[in-house]
Amino acid sequence: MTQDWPRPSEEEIRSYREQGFREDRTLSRLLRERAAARPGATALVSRSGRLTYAELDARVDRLALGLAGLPIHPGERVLVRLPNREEYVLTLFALLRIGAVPVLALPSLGPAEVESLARTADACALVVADRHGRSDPRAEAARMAERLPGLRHVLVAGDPGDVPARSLESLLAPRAAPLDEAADPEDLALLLLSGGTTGTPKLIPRTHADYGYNARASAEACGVDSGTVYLAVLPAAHNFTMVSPGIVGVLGAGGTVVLCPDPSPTTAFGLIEREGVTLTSLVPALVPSWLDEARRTRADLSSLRVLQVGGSRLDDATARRIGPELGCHLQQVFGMAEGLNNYTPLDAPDDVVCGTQGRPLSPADEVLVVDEDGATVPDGAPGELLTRGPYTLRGYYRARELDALRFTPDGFYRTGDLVTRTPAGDLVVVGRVKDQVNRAGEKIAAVEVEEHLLAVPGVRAAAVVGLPDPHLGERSVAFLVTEGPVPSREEVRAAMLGRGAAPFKVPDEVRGIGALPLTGVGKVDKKRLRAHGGA
Ligand code: OOB
Repeated sequence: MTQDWPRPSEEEIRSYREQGFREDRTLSRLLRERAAARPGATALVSRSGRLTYAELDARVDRLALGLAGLPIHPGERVLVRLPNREEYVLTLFALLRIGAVPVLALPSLGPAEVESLARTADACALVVADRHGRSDPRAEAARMAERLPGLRHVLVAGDPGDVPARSLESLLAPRAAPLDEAADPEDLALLLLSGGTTGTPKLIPRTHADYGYNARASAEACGVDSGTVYLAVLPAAHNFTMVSPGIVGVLGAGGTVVLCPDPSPTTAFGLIEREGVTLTSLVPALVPSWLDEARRTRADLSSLRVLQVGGSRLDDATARRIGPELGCHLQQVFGMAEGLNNYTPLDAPDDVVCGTQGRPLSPADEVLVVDEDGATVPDGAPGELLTRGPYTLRGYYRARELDALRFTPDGFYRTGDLVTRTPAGDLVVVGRVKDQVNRAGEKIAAVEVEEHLLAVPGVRAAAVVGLPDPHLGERSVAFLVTEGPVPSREEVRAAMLGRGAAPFKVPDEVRGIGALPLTGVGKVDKKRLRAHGGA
């Protein structure tokens, strides 16, 4: 049988398990056990209302039965593209309960990217919301279903409208006896989207055992317990919001998850006060607006104990303002959907909390900082971070050729991040060797945008780089060699959206250039472009 994804050896898995670095139950059983232990405690708060653990677990059973009846079979992939609403959590756990594999897509993706994911995963169903900003995900999904023969079902959170689709609500079985677990902890639980450096998005396989451990160990590192009230501000399908410690970590500990429908500080502050939120997580680009609003607001934020910030580099000066101005602890999180999570310890001195991106979560996380030849560099010197461990992938889903580039022969994942390590073992992110723009925490593969740009009439050559930006951290800048006039940003935007790209991937700036600078071996010299752009 050809393997869809490589896993650690039996020997490694046994050793991780023996040392407690793997969860020995499925993610769905985790919820079931919490519901048995504290049925009346509040599990989930959203615009749809409040659900206790017993209610959430029972609704998950009812939806699971409906999904199984469609039928969706164990092992089949289902693309889930939902914003922060109750149906997201229900769908996630219901799919896990029947052993189907959710593919978590961010709602901000464009239709072309969603379709490409659905193809790679060979998805049998697509779950979308009835609205998302100005777009109609239902109509997009219905069009996709016509093109993808394997896509049998379009399911809608909310009103299915007049497309051939079913509402999730209509699938809820009237009553359901608790279903038996369909999966084994070492089975594939879900597929996450990689930030990526390639033209098509890559999928990250995560098992119940590794994802559950990621969530549980993160919950411990972040002091999460049954009194924790977590506000999910960032997209729920992002790994940060899922397991760092996120929704899964907090539900696994018996705490309460509050879904924030949008990331604006006014919405969030209202919920922090109303629900007594103790923990939340943000990308750095959102922090300034939260600090500004904190000065103006009359909302009581005193329940907030920890603000986690991660996804891209937080600058030292902003980091130092968080404690005094929001009245809570800052925790920096340097994580990746591929696995490795680093956290600054909650009790660490300011220099560590504000000036580093933390240390690996697990004693079993192996990290190496290496130079271009793969040799380990001394503490304090920059090098690429390589990692291997109990919850870090060993290869992407159905992407054997890529694995040869992104993993060392002994299974270390090449993160593409340039870091230094302090003698105490804390990591500082100093740059990147991967060809990617990190725009406000959203990862954009340069080559993907370049392919879109080359399709714009008159564009001969294109290169995309990230340049420092005070609001976004990095803004994406496209350098174009053209025949005739350089297209405006608006023209580029229209062309890219017409090709189904996500709006956040449209370059923030478009500049003409006579020729792209090349390196000695003839590759586009992005270092020089960055220097040129900054000038
Ligand atoms: C998180 O996950 P992804 O998969 O969207 O992106 C991972 C990449 C890292 O390789 C690194 O390049 C960058 O995002 N990154 C950071 C960072 N946290 C992530 N760069 C600098 N400082 C940080 N604190 O972004 C993610 C996943 C789980 C938890 C938190 C973030």
